[in-house]
Amino acid sequence: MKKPIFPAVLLLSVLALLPATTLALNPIIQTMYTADPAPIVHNGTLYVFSGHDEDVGEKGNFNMKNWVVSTTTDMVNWTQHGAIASLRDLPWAAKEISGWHGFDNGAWALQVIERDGKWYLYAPVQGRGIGVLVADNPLGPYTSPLKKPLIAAEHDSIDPTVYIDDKGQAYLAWGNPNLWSVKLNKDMISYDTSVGENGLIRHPMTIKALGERIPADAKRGTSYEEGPWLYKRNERYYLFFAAGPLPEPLGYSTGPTPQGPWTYGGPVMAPQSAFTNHPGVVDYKGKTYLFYHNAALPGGDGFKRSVCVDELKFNPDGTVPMVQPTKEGPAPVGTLNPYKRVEAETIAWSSGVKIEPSSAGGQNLRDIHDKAYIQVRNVDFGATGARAFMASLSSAAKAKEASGAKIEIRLGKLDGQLIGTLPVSGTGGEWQQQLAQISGASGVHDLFFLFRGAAGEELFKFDYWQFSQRALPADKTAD
Ligand code: FUB
Repeated sequence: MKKPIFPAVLLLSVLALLPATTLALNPIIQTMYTADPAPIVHNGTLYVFSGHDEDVGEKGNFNMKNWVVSTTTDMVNWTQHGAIASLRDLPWAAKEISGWHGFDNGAWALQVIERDGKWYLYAPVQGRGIGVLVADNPLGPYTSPLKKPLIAAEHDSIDPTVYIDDKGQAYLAWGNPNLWSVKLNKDMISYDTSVGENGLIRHPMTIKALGERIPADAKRGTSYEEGPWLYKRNERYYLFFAAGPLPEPLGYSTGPTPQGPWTYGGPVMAPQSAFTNHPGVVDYKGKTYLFYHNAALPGGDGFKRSVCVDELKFNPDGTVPMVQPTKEGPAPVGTLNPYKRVEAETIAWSSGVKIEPSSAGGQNLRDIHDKAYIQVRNVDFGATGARAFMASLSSAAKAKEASGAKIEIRLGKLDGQLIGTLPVSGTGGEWQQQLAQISGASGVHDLFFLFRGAAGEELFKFDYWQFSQRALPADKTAD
């Protein structure tokens, strides 16, 4: 895309300024800026890989160093797994190229796919080509099987989308301003070079295939801009894409194969608050979802974007009606069981918290200050209800001494029914399970953890939590 000049926007602790009673659940991640969503379903879990716009960086430019992933099983609560790969995993990307940014920037739009138990992550490094990383697990670690880009820089090489058809043939498509594709070999890290230009197919950029650009642009003959996404439904292939001119609407074309020939179908989403957008379409639990990004989080702009999701419906003839973005996001497709360990970074909405890799493994919440909170949706306490609560916390205060901080546990809304309070004890920086009595929690509710303590202080870190239907023994009651 062409780079517009945007005014600098300050990002401080603006997430904490969100209205306390908000129920808006788009964008789906509030602890960081995310962009270029790439959803995939595996073993009943929906993974959304994405880029990550840094809070702080060069003004008027993308600042992207790594790729992150979040998962859900209910479409409303997202478990954040943090960064799963970074530019440093692509050794060839470390090469300085005149006119481009150093090797610590340029982690643009990726897509990840699973084949025969291995995970393949395709990602461009701005100006340096498209690379591939491989892992045994969706959360990594990812390593580079190649010492060079899979697709060299000179082929408009950004924004890869990958698709494996019913016969096991894999395809990779990408490009800005042109649309290209290759047939990947079974190893997923090389491609069939017997066709096209040494294996590369340059797709015809015609108005019939990719829509008319209005107003016309001498350099770009069609509405196609970037961000292709391959998807199949009822024997028809769909190519969703970010269209132009900027700010980008989303559009789509259809065709009989993953390499077309494409026929333009129309627009799918009007331009949003960021000057880019990027589609990711996936079927999950009987519905189809469109992931996209905007600039809706506080402090957001074209370089501080946020991934959102809404349901995408099809007309009976397979054409795609416009998707209206919502603040509420899709309806839940499951409930959350509070009687099993739940990671604190499993969140429907949050205000004023961040995540970090935990010394106990996985991620934990950090930056918890007075009045910060997290909301978890559709929590099923059952008919019997909860009697006790446990949270794994780490507080810098001296072990066993009161830290002065507490967690208020409430139902329905931030100032809703108080079902328990956990006064946080110091742990001397270690992780420790702390307990609270609970009363009045039965049935299905949204759950709020409201963090209270001295103003301006980082109160504690929060790793995971779990409710119990058994009451605490008398000597363990904390409140
Ligand atoms: O995120 C960086 C670039 O912006 C992506 O590669 C494009 O798709 C656009 O979203």
